[in-house]
Amino acid sequence: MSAQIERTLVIVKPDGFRRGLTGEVLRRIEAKGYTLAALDIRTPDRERLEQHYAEHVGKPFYEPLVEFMSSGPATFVIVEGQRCIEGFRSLAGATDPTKALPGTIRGDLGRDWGEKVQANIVHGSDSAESAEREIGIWFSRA
Ligand code: IDP
Ligand code: MG
Repeated sequence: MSAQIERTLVIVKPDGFRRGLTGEVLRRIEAKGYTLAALDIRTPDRERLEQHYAEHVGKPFYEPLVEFMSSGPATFVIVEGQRCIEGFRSLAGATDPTKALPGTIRGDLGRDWGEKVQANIVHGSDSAESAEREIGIWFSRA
């Protein structure tokens, strides 16, 4: 792996999975030129969600977030590519799908479904440190 190639953790969240948008999200990642390095479909368990979302403990949306994320299958993806951490965040768009710009995953495909939590289709790591930490949580053998 060249020094410039990064890895990021993408999750197609349960709302995206239920709506059949997994393929559309993967299509956009591949069309951008990033590589899919690992894929796993599973219902996230509470224990690992608590590790994954540790930074949000105590916020009003924390409990609804963990409940929503454990509500059904999600697709976990390790994505590789040059500057893919920042690049996937650009593809995903702003956290609030109503504010996310058209052209982004959340802007094109998302809406404010949840009352207490933004069901915004995708997760993407926000830094190299987060990416390695999150990949370690969900892909312990990757
Ligand atoms: P991000 O996914 O864009 O990085 P974070 O601030 O890390 O956003 O929040 C994690 C997730 O928690 C979001 O993707 C969204 O599902 C939910 N969330 C964040 N902020 C809010 C909020 O103010 N209200 C409801 N849900 C939120
Ligand atoms: Mg985040």
